[in-house]
Amino acid sequence: MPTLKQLARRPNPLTGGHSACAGCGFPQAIRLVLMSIEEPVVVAGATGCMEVTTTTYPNTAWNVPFIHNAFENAAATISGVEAAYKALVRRGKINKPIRFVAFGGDGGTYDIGLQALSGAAERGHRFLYVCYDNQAYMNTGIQRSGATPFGASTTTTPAGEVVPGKQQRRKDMAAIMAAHNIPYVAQTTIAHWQDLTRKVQRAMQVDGPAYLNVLAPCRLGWGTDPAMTIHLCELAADTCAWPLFEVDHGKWKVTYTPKTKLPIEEYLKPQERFRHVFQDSTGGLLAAIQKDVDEQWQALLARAGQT
Ligand SMILES: Cc1ncc(C[n+]2csc(CCOP(=O)(O)OP(=O)(O)O)c2C)c(N)n1
Ligand code: SF4
Repeated sequence: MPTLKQLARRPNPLTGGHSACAGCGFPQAIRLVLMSIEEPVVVAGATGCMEVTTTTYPNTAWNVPFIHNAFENAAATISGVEAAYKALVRRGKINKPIRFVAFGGDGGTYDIGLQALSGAAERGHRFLYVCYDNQAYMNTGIQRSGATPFGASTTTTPAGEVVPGKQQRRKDMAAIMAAHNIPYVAQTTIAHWQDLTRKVQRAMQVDGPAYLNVLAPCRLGWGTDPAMTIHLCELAADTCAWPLFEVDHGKWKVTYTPKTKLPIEEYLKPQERFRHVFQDSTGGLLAAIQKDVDEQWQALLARAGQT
């Protein structure tokens, strides 16, 4: 595995000067993922904050080949590129390894791009799909997505007298991908760079589709201090709200267990999208969120045989 120094010396795949907000999580996700791959890469990206802020025509922040496609079909696009590459290798026109990566936000992955991703996974293309998960449709104004956690306030699930934030659980996207029986599925955050780097390298070794869920906070949609982005990811893992794990050829494994599992309020308190949770004098909502997190953590430990 590369050291931090070695990583820092690798060419930067995404320049500064893009227009993502200060403290946005996805630029770090892109940099860490692509700097972990030694071969040349071709990237496809779904519509969303990532694409809008890094490809403002006639400029681009990408230092690697980047294909923008429609919101819903990053996985279809990259599987077409991978198929063309294989055909050219067969004809002897390319003789070097090239890797294929697709990035999408959670809206473009959990919801609108799910069919394209499912099809590409089922066809067995050799590519890595990375969801930079900021837990809502941020680019169009913070609407709830299938990735928005229970209790979070968004513009379509505004906490108020009618509902106390989103009433459904986050979709278990990693389990959905694992159910496709692809060689590798994992979940990590931008704060756990060693874990992320190792998982991307493992994804490059396997001969088939790989999927990575990366927690990438949105300072606007979460209502957080831009300086807290990385610490929020640590709190997400330490409270088990966002567990780190992998599914390698069907075998589930938790890759980070907090020394002390922190109460969920430590993660929620710095976030405006959960402000109403602390205005509820009964404490019922906080208890419900804690219960939900605990149940999902136990279910993950059971899947991994680590109870
Ligand atoms: C088929 C389709 N539906 C809706 C849109 C409008 N749209 C553009 S970006 C976006 C939100 C993207 O959300 P997400 O994928 O979570 O990425 P984020 O902006 O949060 O980074 C939407 C709804 C679109 N471009 N295409
Ligand atoms: S709105 Fe959120 S996801 Fe979009 S650039 Fe700003 S911090 Fe990043």
